[in-house]
Amino acid sequence: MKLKELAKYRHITIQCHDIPDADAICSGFALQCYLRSFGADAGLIYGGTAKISKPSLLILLDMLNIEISHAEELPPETDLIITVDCQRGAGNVKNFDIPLGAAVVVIDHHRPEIPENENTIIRPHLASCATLVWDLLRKENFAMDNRIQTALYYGLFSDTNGLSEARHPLDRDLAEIQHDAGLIKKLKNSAITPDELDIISGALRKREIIENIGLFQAQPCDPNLLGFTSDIAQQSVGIDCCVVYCLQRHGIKLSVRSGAREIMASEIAGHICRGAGSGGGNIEKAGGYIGFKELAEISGGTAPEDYLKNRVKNYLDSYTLIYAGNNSVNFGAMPLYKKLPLPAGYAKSTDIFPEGSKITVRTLEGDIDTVADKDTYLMIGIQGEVYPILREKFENGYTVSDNKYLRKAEYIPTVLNRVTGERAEITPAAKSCIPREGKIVRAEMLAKDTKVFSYWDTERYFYGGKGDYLVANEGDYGDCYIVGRDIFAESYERL
Ligand SMILES: [Mn+2]
Repeated sequence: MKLKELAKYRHITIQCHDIPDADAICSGFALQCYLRSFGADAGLIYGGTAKISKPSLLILLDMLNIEISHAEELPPETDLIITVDCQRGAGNVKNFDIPLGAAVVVIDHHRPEIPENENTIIRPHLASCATLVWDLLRKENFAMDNRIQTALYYGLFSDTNGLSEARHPLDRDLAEIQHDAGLIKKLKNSAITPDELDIISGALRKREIIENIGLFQAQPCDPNLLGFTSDIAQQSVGIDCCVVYCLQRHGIKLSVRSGAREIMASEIAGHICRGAGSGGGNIEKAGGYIGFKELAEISGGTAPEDYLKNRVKNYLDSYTLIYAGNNSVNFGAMPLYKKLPLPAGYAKSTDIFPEGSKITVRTLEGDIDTVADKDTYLMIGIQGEVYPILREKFENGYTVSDNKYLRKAEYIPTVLNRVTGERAEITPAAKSCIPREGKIVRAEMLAKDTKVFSYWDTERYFYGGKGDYLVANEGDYGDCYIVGRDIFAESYERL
């Protein structure tokens, strides 16, 4: 569904979930501005038992002039209702009686709780509903003024603990738009009520230390408090990583911090939530959510507290560490494979930005920092994954073709010039290339989750799950890495 199709309705009601948070309000507000630009009468409402009282939200409404009302029923002339940051039919949103013939649209970023159809836009991999609305508005070429941009920025900001738990590249793109920084600062410093200070101190006291990981339970609270709490807890000596969580109405919300190279916050958050929700962020800060319904399905009634404890223990037991060039893996005993000559893409970093520019390559898997340099090329793998490669290595391994690199992807990797702030897509500069015959590797399927610390990056690691492959180049076992199972099956052949 395209947003433009909604422009035909005249009496639109945009509904936030009950006890609306900044993301719901701000997403709804941006959508309201868009729909009003077509002359529609578009109201913003929420239901439920409580009115908005959080200090930062009251300031937000006042400063951005957002009109939102607490409603008992829908305006009778409503011909379209849109729920934002929630799904009509789910438990956290009042199920208003709908006027006969009115259409229902859902725009949300939580896990689907209702059957999806052509009138639902649900994108659970995005960290905020504001990201989704922003992307939709952008695709309609809607001119967003500073007020709308500030609102969307703040929606993302508050759903990601001050941006630190943004996961998708689109989240990171939104994090860089123009906004009223003064207002955001004010809102940031109006976040906690005295009662909430008690929640933080209570969570810090209610802890369990599992080896080097601290697990802290907070009373049900605003997700931001979890972030504040984990920022404090993380600084404690002996705790390399901390997980702070609280039980919400439909699930468990968690915030993760890590200060150890061996634990990426994004990865442990993903591990804890896998199968019952989703988690992610960056290497130091991450967040996640586990739905109670999904949890019940996979855990057979384990209490959430015990489930989290088990997941943390499981995480600690679950992986092997391999340091490139310094490990006891017997690569020589692994079967030999040949890499198939499937076309991939590459771009010279200096074709994107001038030599010497500090650049960040933004991909689905995360951001990679490097410098535009005649010896640095960017590879685009067969599944769209992007990584830097030394020119010499590239030239030894690939035959360049003159064809332009053409590929449709869920997210086209972008390159950011960190100094000028300029941004460029990688594909216009990309050409197609074919691996040379004869690249021979040793590989073995992983029986256990594994982290490989490569030559490339002294801070991050490759992470592979059971079923993925540990691969080393024949002739240089020090150059070892992980290849995902799907890519491996597609691009390697057993000798
Ligand atoms: Mn949200």
